[in-house]
Amino acid sequence: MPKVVLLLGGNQEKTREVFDMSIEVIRKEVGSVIELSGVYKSPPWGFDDPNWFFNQVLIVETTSSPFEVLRKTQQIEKQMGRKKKTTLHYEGRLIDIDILFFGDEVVATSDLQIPHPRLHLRRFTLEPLNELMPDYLHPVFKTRVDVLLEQCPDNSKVFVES
Ligand code: PH2
Ligand code: MG
Ligand code: MG
Repeated sequence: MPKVVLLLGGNQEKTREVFDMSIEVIRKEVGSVIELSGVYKSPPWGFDDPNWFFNQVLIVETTSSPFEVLRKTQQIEKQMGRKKKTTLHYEGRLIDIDILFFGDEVVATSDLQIPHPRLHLRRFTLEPLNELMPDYLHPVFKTRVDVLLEQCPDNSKVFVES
């Protein structure tokens, strides 16, 4: 069965609780969650905000297509109370669910890009990913996740919380 790799992110007071509720809904609607990284904490990447982010990576077995997973994860973000963006820039958020990989598939449309186009630039994504799948080969760069982490230009601090 295809495996989809998801990244949860959020930087509000309720985010940790909302991660747990989202994982329950992902189990029901997307598929079995077969691996879960720890929860990592890091400063906001790409914008200023006093609230640091929580991030967690999940590996989920699914019978849905990449676009169905996108639709379902966007629905879960809404259901969990994520507000629509008010500016064009990054902003703080309660819950963001991003698709990092979908098996070895490559999707390049305006609505959906897989692998996630910025995953190799972000230590907050690579650290939890490296915990679960260090030897996985990025299907476009053909580079292992542990090597992407070594080569990552982002020097922000990323701490494992739990
Ligand atoms: N998500 C962003 C922008 N910046 N920074 C951290 N630390 N964690 C995130 O999940 C994050 C971010 C856009 O989705
Ligand atoms: Mg995101
Ligand atoms: Mg997103």
